[in-house]
Amino acid sequence: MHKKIYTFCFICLIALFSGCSKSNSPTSPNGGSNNNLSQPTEVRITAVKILGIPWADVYGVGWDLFTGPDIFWKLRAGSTLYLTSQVIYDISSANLPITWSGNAFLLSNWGQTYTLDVYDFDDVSDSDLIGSVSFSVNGIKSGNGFTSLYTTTGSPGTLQISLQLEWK
Ligand SMILES: [Ca+2]
Repeated sequence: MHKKIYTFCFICLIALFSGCSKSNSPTSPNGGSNNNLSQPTEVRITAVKILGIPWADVYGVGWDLFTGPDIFWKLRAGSTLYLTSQVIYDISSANLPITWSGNAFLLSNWGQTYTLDVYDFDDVSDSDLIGSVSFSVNGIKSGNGFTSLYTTTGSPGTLQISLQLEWK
């Protein structure tokens, strides 16, 4: 009599475990991949906007002698140069903000630190570096989510730049 009960329980346990393993296997892989598909996987800079610049260098001297600075920017990662903007000549505070758009730039490495250097163009000497901002896609994402407008201050702190971002 006892033997029959033990055997019955043993069969019940086997049925239980095989039932569990069957119901678990199909759901978990699908659930994970579906969640990832709804997140953007690409981001492009569609416009660069300069909101503020320092109007003098570290010595307190203006960038150009008789006119406002002639500003342009370069986008790089380390020593690799990706983009150089057009120069906008003789700007004053009344001209800000200044927006460059048209060249969508794919930020392909989300862990990479990108640097945007802002210069005063000089044709008789080397252009002067006005200031820089650095950013990474992961840094933007963790602080701002998938924002379409990322605004940051640079070095020096009077340099203020917005990036218009397109996530896909
Ligand atoms: Ca100049």
